Amino acid sequence: MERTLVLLKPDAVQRRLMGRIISRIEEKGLKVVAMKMMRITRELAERHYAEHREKPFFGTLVEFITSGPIVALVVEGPRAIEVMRTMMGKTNPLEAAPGTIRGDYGLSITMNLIHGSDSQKTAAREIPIFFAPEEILDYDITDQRWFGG
Ligand code: 3AN
Repeated sequence: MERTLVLLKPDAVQRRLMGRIISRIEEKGLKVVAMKMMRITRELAERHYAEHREKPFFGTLVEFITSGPIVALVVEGPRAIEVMRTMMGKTNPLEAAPGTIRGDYGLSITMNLIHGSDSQKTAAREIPIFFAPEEILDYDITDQRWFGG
């Protein structure tokens, strides 16, 4: 069982796509174990995107992610990191396959709707940036075994 950090970026909130995206996560059989709507501060954004500090798009990225409310989630399931990345589609929505979140809803590489941790190491670093341990809930869902979870 793995946990991954998912962010519904400001464009997902502004475009009223929160519900649709969360529905896809639920319908896949993944379990939401933490969730909050919040505004990311510049300091938090710079910490979250630290690995991109030297990239030419860093300023745009921080500007965008702090531009409006986001929804942060911790999502749990078998190989949840990879499963979420597959559901998200390629970073550039212009290249993302139909049926993926970015493939179905996006056209902009900056406003690409969703973030998901890209490895176990990244998930372990990112989850505590957004959630205190007591905000992550351990619980059973009655139909979990029907999803192999
Ligand atoms: P992903 O979000 O698919 O893990 P990363 O980690 O390579 O992609 O990039 C983090 C974020 O930086 C992306 N979600 C996207 O918003 C932005 N980004 C990545 N590459 C570019 C680029 N070439 N131009 C502008 N923004 C970019």
